[in-house]
Amino acid sequence: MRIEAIELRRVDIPLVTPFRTSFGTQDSRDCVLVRVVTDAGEGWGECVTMPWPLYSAESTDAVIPLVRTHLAPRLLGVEGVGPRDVARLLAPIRGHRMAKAALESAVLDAWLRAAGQSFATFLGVAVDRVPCGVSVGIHDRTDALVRTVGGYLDEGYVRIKLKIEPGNDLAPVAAVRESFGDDVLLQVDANAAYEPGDIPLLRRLDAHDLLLIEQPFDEERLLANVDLRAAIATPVCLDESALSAQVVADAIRLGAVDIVNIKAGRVGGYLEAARIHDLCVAHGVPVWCGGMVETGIGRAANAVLAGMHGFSLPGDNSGFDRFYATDIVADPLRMVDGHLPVPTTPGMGFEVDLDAVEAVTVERALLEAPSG
Ligand code: SMG
Ligand code: MG
Repeated sequence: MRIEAIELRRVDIPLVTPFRTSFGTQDSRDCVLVRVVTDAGEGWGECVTMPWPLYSAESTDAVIPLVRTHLAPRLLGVEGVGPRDVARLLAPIRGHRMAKAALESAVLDAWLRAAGQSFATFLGVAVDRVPCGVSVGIHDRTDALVRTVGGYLDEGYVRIKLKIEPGNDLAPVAAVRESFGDDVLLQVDANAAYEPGDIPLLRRLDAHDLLLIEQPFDEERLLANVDLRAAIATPVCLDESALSAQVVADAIRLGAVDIVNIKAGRVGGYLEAARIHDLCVAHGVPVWCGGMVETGIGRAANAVLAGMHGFSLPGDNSGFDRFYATDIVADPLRMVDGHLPVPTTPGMGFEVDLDAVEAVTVERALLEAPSG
């Protein structure tokens, strides 16, 4: 394919309730959508940055200038570009995996649509639905948290993930475990809020029979996870640190990880995400599909990724209504019996609702291939 144009749209979509993590509170989804126009048709992708560089170094403000100046010129007008070429063409630019992932996703969407192929077929997904876990933000009051969790369990979510931070950890986890019993699949996510000196505290989480603790330490502190694993029984899962197949391979060799949260956006795209899946399967490391509060674009693609055979734990694959009142895709994914259907339409599994996109667009840039 030849990429003729890349349209970037910054959108701002209100969330149904504010979402608080150890690094901040979000009350709308402020991110950039990508539309690629090729000689074989169009495709859409979503960039999973947060508005502030607090989850990781990337942030929404930086996406449009970065793509305009450094990424788009490496793709626009190049002949014979397929989805597998995008990462190679963008590789000289270091980092910025979320921006790269959005571009690769849009190209993959265009390419699959042109081929009449679903993403599920492309990835070899054999299941028609995936289990839904839900990520629950930090609450000021434990009774309110217990009510929120109870609501999600009533809706049918099969796994609960509690966001934690120092001072909001042992007590809320204990309250949720006591309120809903030992059968509830329960895990926690620290978003890098702890220090190695907190290992004795984290060890006390063992009392609550958690599936895993996600990303206790700073992204770069792989060895602290080796020490934590030696101290606790709860499996240690990496999110922010698991930046690429190479980092995951190194973490496995170091003994720094029990379980990996795979997010296509964080690792540079769905193709790298699939490589991490394959690597982890080969090493017997369980994986699950993470979420970044995606709109219907990323949510559909994540439901496909989560259907790969090695995804043995429920992911942060929630129905669109977990975060949104309405979506920017037609027929957004809804949870049925605690599961999301795996989309099977050509492309990445969604149809963008252009009017809905238009209504939430706050900034737009059209980048075109040089003519001739
Ligand atoms: O999409 O369900 C979702 C959100 C899942 O908790 C979630 N994501 O660290 O795993 C994580 C966070 C990152 C985004 S927090 C604003
Ligand atoms: Mg996480």
